[in-house]
Amino acid sequence: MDYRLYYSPGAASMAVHWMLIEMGIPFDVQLVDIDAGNQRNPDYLQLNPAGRVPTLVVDGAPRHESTALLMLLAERHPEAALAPVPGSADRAAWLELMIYLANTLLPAMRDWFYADVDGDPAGAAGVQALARRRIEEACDQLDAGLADGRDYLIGGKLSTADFLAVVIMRWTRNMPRPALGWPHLARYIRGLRALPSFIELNAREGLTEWRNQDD
Ligand SMILES: N[C@@H](CCC(=O)N[C@@H](CS)C(=O)NCC(=O)O)C(=O)O
Repeated sequence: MDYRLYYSPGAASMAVHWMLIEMGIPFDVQLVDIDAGNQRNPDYLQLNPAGRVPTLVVDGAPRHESTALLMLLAERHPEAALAPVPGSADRAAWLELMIYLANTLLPAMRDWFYADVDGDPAGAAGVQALARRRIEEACDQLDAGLADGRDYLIGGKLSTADFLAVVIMRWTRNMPRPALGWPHLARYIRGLRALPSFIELNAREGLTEWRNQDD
């Protein structure tokens, strides 16, 4: 199996990058500097016509959407056991959470960061206000789910949901209410950030913010 991840440090690609590192399988990476606008280079648009990261080239075919990529990798690498298998007790909760993160939280994050680019700048403040409400509601919901002291979101073990949730939580760090302000979420995040794969991920992406030693 052959993988090449097109990524930008700290972007949605980070969840996929984390999973690839955690699985310990061979893969290549290619930096797409979105601050420099390189996601709109013609060569990259051939791979990803929307001009977004991530793209994961899987056995020569470019594939998109971070959530779908996490689910695809879990399916292609059952030995890594990073998703409950079909028919198992935790499968429904996993599907529900993956879709919730993709369908509710990721679009709200997009709106928070890109309101003035994706839409009319004159309406950006209103879009951001609604996005912030949705993001904080999601933090409430995740925090409530973690109140029983669990270390992982689903099934008592690390799964794709944790990669995605923690990377999204990282994006709240400069928002008015960062995720670390929710008590159960904070304990959970610190546990996940202690994983060797997360530490390695930050090193490989050159990220020096939002690590356990930083707060
Ligand atoms: N739903 C997509 C969202 C991808 C996305 O919006 N990526 C951002 C970075 S986190 C991006 O490519 N931004 C550059 C741009 O839109 O120009 C996914 O989850 O993969």
